[in-house]
Amino acid sequence: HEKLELIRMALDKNEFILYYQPKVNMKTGAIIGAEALIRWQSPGRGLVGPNDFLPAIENNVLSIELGEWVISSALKQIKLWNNLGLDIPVSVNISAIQLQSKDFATRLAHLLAEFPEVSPRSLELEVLETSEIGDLLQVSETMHTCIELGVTFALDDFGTGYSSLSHLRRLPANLIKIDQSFIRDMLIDPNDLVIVESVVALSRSFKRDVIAEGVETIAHGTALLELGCELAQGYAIARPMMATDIPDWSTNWH
Ligand code: G
Ligand code: G
Ligand code: NA
Repeated sequence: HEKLELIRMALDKNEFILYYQPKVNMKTGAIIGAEALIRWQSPGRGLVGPNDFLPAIENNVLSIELGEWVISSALKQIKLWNNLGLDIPVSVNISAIQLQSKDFATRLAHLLAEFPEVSPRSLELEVLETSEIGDLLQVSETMHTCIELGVTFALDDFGTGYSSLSHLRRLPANLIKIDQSFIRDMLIDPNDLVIVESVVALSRSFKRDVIAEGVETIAHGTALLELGCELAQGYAIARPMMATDIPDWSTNWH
């Protein structure tokens, strides 16, 4: 309860901030987007990561409010970058709970309407499998409604969730994000390499794009390219950074 109150106050005082981590095509060198990652700039505790405050609000309406703040801030950021002549799609994380909340698509439509100059194509929603998706049919319908608004979806942390394969089959996400736990050891653990290979093949069969997360070394990048996985995100490319650092980074990184 105390923590809920703290987070409520932080939201009211505008203490949350989005960092952005670039996602690139390793083959072409293009920056294909940036993932928005929330942090709390706490006057007392410094920069606090999402794992230290999101779990506390997971089942509270506050998570819905904060989720809307994230989408709205991301749209504002896309607009700012557009004004600088940069077209950088932004992906935001949404929990399965958020996606299953009442009127999600309607509220998304309202947020998009507040930024008429921003193309909904520039917004991607990464669905986190942190909780079980109860009704796949209902979620799939919600996603289709959002897709009609112009946004796209990614399946986040793919392979670690409760039912990744049914999600791949039943949910209209056009991007699969291979979980970083499989990438981390793929060069030393043959089992992880087989999983990465299989997810790449699976994505191709289902005609979805695939991106590797947690790419920490050049060797990982090279191996992924050999497997046919061109899209990547990770410390080897860039750490999450402040929005103001993205324009310079995107023109100078390669
Ligand atoms: O940025 P960092 O490594 O600390 O993120 C840790 C976890 O928090 C990641 O799994 C990420 O998906 C999640 N996360 C980051 N930002 C958001 C957000 O805005 N909303 C939600 N629901 N999860 C987020
Ligand atoms: O679960 P999700 O995919 O949203 O996770 C994103 C989180 O992973 C962020 O907190 C980000 O800071 C972290 N992250 C991004 N790139 C790397 C990486 O190369 N290595 C590690 N260990 N963490 C990463
Ligand atoms: Na994510």
